[in-house]
Amino acid sequence: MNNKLLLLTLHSPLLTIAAQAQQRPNIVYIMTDDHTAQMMSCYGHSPIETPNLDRIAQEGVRFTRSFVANSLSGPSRACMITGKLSHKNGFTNNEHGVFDGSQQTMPKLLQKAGYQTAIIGKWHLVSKPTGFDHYDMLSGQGEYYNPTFIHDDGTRSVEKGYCTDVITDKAIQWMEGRDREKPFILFVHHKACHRDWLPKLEDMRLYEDKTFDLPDNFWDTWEGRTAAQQQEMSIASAHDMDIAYDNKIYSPGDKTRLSGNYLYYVNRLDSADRARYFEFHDSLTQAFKQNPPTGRALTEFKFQRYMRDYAKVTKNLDENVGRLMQYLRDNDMLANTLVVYTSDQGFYMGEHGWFDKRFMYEESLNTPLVMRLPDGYERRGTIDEMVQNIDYAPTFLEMAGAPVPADIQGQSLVPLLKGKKHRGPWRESIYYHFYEFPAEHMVKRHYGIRTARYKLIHFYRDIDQWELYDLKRDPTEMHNVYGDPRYSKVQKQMHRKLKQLQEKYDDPIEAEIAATRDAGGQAKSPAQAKK
Ligand code: SGN
Ligand code: CA
Repeated sequence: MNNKLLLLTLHSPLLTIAAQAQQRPNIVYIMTDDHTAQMMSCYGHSPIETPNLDRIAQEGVRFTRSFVANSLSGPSRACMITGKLSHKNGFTNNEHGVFDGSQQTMPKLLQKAGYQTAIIGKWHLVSKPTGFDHYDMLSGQGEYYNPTFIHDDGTRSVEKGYCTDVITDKAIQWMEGRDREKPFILFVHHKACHRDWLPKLEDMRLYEDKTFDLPDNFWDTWEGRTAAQQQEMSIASAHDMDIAYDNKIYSPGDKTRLSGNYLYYVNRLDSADRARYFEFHDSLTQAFKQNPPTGRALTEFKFQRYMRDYAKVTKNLDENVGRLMQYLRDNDMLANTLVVYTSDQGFYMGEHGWFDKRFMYEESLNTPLVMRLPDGYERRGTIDEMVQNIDYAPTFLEMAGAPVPADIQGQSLVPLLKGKKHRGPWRESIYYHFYEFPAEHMVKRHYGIRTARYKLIHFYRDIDQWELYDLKRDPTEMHNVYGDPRYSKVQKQMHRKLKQLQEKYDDPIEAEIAATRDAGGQAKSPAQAKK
């Protein structure tokens, strides 16, 4: 563009808007629930193929060190839309959290910068979404079959179909009807692959012949890790992983086993589909009853059922992501759209004997992150720098040409996406803090720091235990080396770095813990601690 034309463009509001609409990329942000990198083939070692998710990575970038700040749905979502850690955005846990929707959020800032903003699917922040021109959300955790949606006009309706299909349909429909003069950000938030992993009926028989390998540390007995010993997310435990609710093995007609949530979710099917559902699951139950496994064999049986159901739900998710990508391709939108695929956290697929998340251990601290980049962002392949979900807000704002407010704690990933390789300094550690205790799965409160090689964790509240891992020597975190004289130097350094991070991010937790101790460092009685 010559200078005269540039001047003309800058002075003509109409031209400016049209030019900006083309220049500023659209953002399609796809986030699943509990989808973990171990079940995504581009991360290697996945027992199932996810070709559509992999294609995003092949055509774009794949982050190998992508972490959450608090491994739980609501808190993770709050970090993502504010760019701030839980103690700053105020949403620390699912059980008691209500998101303060009056605070600054990335969708609001993008809206102010001229973006259309829409969210479809799981919201899970309890208060009404703010900063969106359009929302169509699941109620709470949402339902797999014929899910209820809460629309932005305040009405609700049951939408016929399988949740992941319906959310994808709605996302495409919204893009079809959007204002084409403006750039947009669309948040597509799936329920898949959340518990209790109810598959689309057409996919019920998938993976039934497949035997999944047990992770090497499946029979972990959690020595040296007190918090791990006291969790309630073990596949072996009849209480934690319920064979009726989670594994769908029940006595047909037995109302006590087939009750509560499970019945509520399955009963959403219409009667013909329900009959199809039970035809298949009755046969599994009958086979189980003919030769019921016990002891370790029962645990392995539960593991296989868990893996199969999770795989079925994930396969359908992958296909739906493919469908959404095809829409962008068919409509020539890819050159000007950033596509992000991630999850609200990782998940255990039998590692340490577990399902669920919450812990700062690798499987649930990690979250998949792949992106297909718009024109002008040359980076391709893997990115090994440490990134966190508080980084998305500043990234999207910078890409949209909007200012990044100083109180945002994440850092923009744009330097990693521009150019063939990133040169120069990057963050050397990330901070984590989990609060939801006592609660379902009973994972104790903890915070910690992870560097490229080490991880230091402090479990607190009803316990005071430190854990230190050498991720190079012990990538599956089986050996807590805290207090091991061979690591005393590392331990000291990690404590120092943790303190620095807590100061940088202004997390008041150390002072709060200190207030619960007396001068001698002993825990005060609850009554004393309150004073
Ligand atoms: C539900 C699940 C839990 C899960 C939480 C949080 N139980 O309560 O297993 O940890 O959600 O998940 S269930 O019986 O309702 O399936 S989160 O991803 O939303 O944080
Ligand atoms: Ca989740």
